[in-house]
Amino acid sequence: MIDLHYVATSNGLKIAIALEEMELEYRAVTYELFSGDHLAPSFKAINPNHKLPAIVDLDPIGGGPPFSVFETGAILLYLAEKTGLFASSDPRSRSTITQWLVWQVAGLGPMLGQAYHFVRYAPEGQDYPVDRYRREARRLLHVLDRQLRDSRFVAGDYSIADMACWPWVQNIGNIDLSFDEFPSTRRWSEFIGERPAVVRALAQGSIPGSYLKRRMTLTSEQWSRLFGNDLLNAASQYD
Ligand SMILES: N[C@@H](CCC(=O)N[C@@H](CS)C(=O)NCC(=O)O)C(=O)O
Repeated sequence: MIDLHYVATSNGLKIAIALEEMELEYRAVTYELFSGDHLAPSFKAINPNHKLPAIVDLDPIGGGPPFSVFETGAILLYLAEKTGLFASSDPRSRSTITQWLVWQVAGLGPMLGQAYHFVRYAPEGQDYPVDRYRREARRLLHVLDRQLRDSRFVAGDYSIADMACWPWVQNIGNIDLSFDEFPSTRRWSEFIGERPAVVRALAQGSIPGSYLKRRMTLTSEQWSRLFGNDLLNAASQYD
């Protein structure tokens, strides 16, 4: 049994999809970011970074007491190791998968995340950061689209690299980008979206509507929990 601490945002869905694809038994523990659930001191023991998702494996690799894993790239690698699935045992293929996984967690995710932030949350009229992150997101999406032009999946066979990338390309409309510009990504996205495990992951928790508005208006308390001093304080208060 695995406890999945999450909210069904793009990062959360990566892990829900992996758990469904790997047919692992899990229990979803859902959080509400706007209420600051992820800032609770008790969550620090599971994820010292106070971000979602994280897992607690009650029956970990190698035995022993329950084991917590945070950071989606690390969680996907852990689950692939646990099951022997979706990360290949061939060293070259495994490295290719790892490269695209790291590309997603270090590049596509953060750049799209910043683009979403400045388009949706920041005060309006800030052209420089909007242009900068939207252009970089667009560049990275072309890198993905070029890769998918000659390949059915992101890194050889269907893998944890696809599971990492897929949820992040679902909301590009929020930054006024369209699959019309990325036709191979559209084909891949539709194909993956029909996988039964992906349908199951989405059915059990699709992204809450409150997270999807084109322009977000937060109360000062909500803003502080997501981007401000509440988030800083959770990290700066050592126990
Ligand atoms: N690099 C982290 C990113 C996790 C992340 O940013 N999660 C968001 C939800 S998608 C979060 O917890 N946001 C809460 C906050 O920043 O206050 C990962 O890949 O796990």
